[in-house]
Amino acid sequence: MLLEGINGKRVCHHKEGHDHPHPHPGDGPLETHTRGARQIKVVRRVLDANDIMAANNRKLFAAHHIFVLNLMSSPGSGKTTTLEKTLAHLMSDFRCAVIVGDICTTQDADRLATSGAPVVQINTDEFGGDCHLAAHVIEKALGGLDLNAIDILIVENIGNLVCPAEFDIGEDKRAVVLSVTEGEDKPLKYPLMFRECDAALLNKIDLLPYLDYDAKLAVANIHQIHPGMPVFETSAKTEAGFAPWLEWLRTSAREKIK
Ligand SMILES: Nc1nc2c(ncn2[C@@H]2O[C@H](COP(=O)(O)OP(=O)(O)O)[C@@H](O)[C@H]2O)c(=O)[nH]1
Ligand SMILES: [Mg+2]
Repeated sequence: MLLEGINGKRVCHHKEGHDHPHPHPGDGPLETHTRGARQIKVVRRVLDANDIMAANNRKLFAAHHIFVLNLMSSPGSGKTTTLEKTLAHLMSDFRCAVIVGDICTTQDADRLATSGAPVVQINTDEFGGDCHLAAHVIEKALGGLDLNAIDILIVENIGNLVCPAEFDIGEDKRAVVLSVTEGEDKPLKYPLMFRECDAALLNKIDLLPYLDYDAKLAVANIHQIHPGMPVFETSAKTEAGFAPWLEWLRTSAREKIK
């Protein structure tokens, strides 16, 4: 199922990285970066409205005993590949479904549908390409799923290391994928994402022999931002390191749906 052009909120008030509301393409009257009190008020209302919708979603998920994972990362770090492999393991034990957000195309939905799980693709291009999935967008997408037939719902958020971390969608857990080709410094540069998540995957470790990459430093940087957060060193290509990741996911899901 494809939901196109859901008119989500196109104004993010970045807690970090910017000290002002950050309009996005197509915002019309809010196109300029102004610090006006009125604009900040509008943005506050947007985030408050999102929190209300997220709480509604959370109630709905609880009523149906659905565990929800919000999977986030920069574009290309391996969310879809990780999900393809993860679903292949989970489908025998859990009834899984996926909501996948992209600005354009249904390519990820097509890839994920081969798992046999129901998949809803959200495209946000018509309205300037929202950079995150907001709670009301998830609520709309749920209309395409049978909530009585789902144990685990995984949301692949839009590729972006900033905005998605600011929008609660009613999920139980959040995980971030950081690939080894992105640099060890990204947790320090984009701290909100790493602070807000419950687990991190350090993906593409199969490439380590070819890179000057210090995986220990990357993990230390993640822990500097979020002490004690589980970090799974994985390769979605070879499935190296997948067992502890799958165990974390299974345990988290069972806590919710028992
Ligand atoms: N070598 C390697 N490539 C990977 C791995 N995970 C993903 N990729 C590749 O990275 C690219 C982006 O992956 P994709 O899953 O689409 O990333 P997404 O944009 O985060 O969903 C694709 O070409 C994948 O085949 C991995 O663990 N190792
Ligand atoms: Mg993807």
